[in-house]
Amino acid sequence: MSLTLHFHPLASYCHKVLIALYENDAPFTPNIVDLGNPTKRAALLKLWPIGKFPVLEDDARNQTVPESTVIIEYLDRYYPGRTPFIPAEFDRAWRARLRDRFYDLYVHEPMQKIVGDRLRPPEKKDPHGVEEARARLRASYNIIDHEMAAQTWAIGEKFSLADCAAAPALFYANEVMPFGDSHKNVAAYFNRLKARPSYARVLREAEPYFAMFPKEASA
Ligand SMILES: N[C@@H](CCC(=O)N[C@@H](CS)C(=O)NCC(=O)O)C(=O)O
Repeated sequence: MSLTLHFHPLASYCHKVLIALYENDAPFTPNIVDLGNPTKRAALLKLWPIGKFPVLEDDARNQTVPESTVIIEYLDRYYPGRTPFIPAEFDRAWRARLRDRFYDLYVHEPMQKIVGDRLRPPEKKDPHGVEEARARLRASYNIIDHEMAAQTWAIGEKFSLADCAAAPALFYANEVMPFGDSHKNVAAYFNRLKARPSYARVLREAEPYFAMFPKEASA
């Protein structure tokens, strides 16, 4: 088996790549990286000095590929299957890439800001940054709610890279700022994502780790 994925089952950007691997039943060796383990952390840093996961290693092509979006593009090109992630037609391809950027930068990133703040010591909290992140999430929910009134997946009727990005971003965003009744189309889209077998499997495998997710401190 030539592919190894270095990841953690709780990590949202790792979910994004796992969805792509499971969509096409791509065979790979999973390597769970516990960043609290100095040896495991050092091994990840050796592969990708930025120290973030997921990272894909491909022995057959002698390549190390970091960054979830790039990993999915790589899988799409070299390990294609029944679900293409980047549409062949350019006008749909740029829309898939744009929506991927949208979910990473305007849903995933503010969600990470809110979660990250929960992990800070009391004297290092950033309430202003968290308020900005909440405002960004609210604006993104409004955009998604409008879009999803008329389509099944992020760029239309076919699943793509953008849906791989959307699923984990929305999962954790809903944990920190629930969609609520005002964003019913976002909730319906997220339910479709959860029913997708690839993502249902990711969530099932993450289940034993969810207790590690930082809860909001009670006032
Ligand atoms: N832009 C990166 C983001 C990856 C990322 O933020 N990974 C998180 C887990 S979801 C991580 O490695 N966190 C550990 C750390 O920052 O030390 C991607 O798309 O892969």
